[in-house]
Amino acid sequence: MPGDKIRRDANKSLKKQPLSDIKNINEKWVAELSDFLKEKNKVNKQTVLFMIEKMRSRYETFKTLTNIEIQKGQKLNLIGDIHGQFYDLLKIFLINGKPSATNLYIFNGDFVDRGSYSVEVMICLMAYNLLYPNYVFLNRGNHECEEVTTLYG
Ligand SMILES: [Mn+2]
Repeated sequence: MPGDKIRRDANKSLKKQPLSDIKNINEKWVAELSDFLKEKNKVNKQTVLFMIEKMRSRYETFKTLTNIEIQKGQKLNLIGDIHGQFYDLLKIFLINGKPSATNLYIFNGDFVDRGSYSVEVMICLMAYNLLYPNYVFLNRGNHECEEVTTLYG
């Protein structure tokens, strides 16, 4: 019955927990963020701006080319073209394991466009990059610019 469905939906929304305030980006918060995004919640503007500012100050110091040395016992996952498929990203983490000191990831560009969840992908990747700057690497793809996003976003 439609009434039951509405009631169920209302109960479901009551159960939604707000995302904890971002103070520092730790493993617990990133896991919480990932679940929050998975449930199709919107992250507030202050949180996203906080992350963008942190990313900007880090990336401004980067050279064009980064060398990565893989140590014994570390696994490297090289992932390309997520293209706004947030649920595929979660599946990749499920199959290959979440990023960690022994489970490194290079995301080789094209995080956005084509799929429906470009913002969610970007927020999640930024969070992991800020959490593990030495284990999660983001290379900019040709879609990470205003002109291409305007066309394909
Ligand atoms: Mn592509």
